[in-house]
Amino acid sequence: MALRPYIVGNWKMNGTRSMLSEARSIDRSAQRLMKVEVALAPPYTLIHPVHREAEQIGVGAQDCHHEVEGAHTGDISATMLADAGAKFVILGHSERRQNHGETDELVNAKCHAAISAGLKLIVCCGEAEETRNAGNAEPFVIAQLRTSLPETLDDAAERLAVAYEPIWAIGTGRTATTDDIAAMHGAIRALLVERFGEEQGGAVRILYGGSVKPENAREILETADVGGALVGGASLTAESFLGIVAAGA
Ligand code: G2H
Repeated sequence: MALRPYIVGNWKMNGTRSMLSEARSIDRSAQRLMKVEVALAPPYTLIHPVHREAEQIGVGAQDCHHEVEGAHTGDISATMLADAGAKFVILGHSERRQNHGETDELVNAKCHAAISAGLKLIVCCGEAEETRNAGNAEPFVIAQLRTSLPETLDDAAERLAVAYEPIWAIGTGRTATTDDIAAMHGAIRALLVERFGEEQGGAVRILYGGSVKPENAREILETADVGGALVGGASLTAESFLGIVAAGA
């Protein structure tokens, strides 16, 4: 089972309604680039507006709460996201882990909430620079995923994607070497097969994230076991994001 490359724009805390025209352009062009599955994760406030514009692309969120409802001022549940038109949610992004103290256990609880709401998941992992320099990148990332990922998932290939984003490459203009990406994605693949079986775990898409741009996208997307990209800064304009999508087509 080989799924299409999955290119996901993570707008982070960027975007007001004036950016809907970018989403519209991305959606219209995605209709001509059907070899690639294209998605956008705008801020919460734009999920429903982008959903209403989108004919081709998937729309998702950048986080959700781990409970269905309750006294959690300012939080958003997975059920609410689905109600707004989201089809997937990014969980465990390093900016959530660093800025909001999210643990692997919490990310795991969020996975369960998202699955219950019928959302697909993009579960993020990635090491800090010191961890890589100490030679511990692989065991660190695999330990992160062992706890963060759901324990079972019958339709893992369709329902789950994993995004490997080395923290030192995020928004810095630096990217991991293709050898390092291939090695890490190979280790992640082994864990996915161990957990979800050869057929499902073997087909889960492993995205690379961290300063992906039109200039480096082709090389990254052609690397072994890279099933797509999670794109931050370069997803904010249709022109640069579509340059990355075209590289995957
Ligand atoms: C990594 C990535 C998107 P950027 O966070 O998730 O952002 O492409 O800006 O490094």
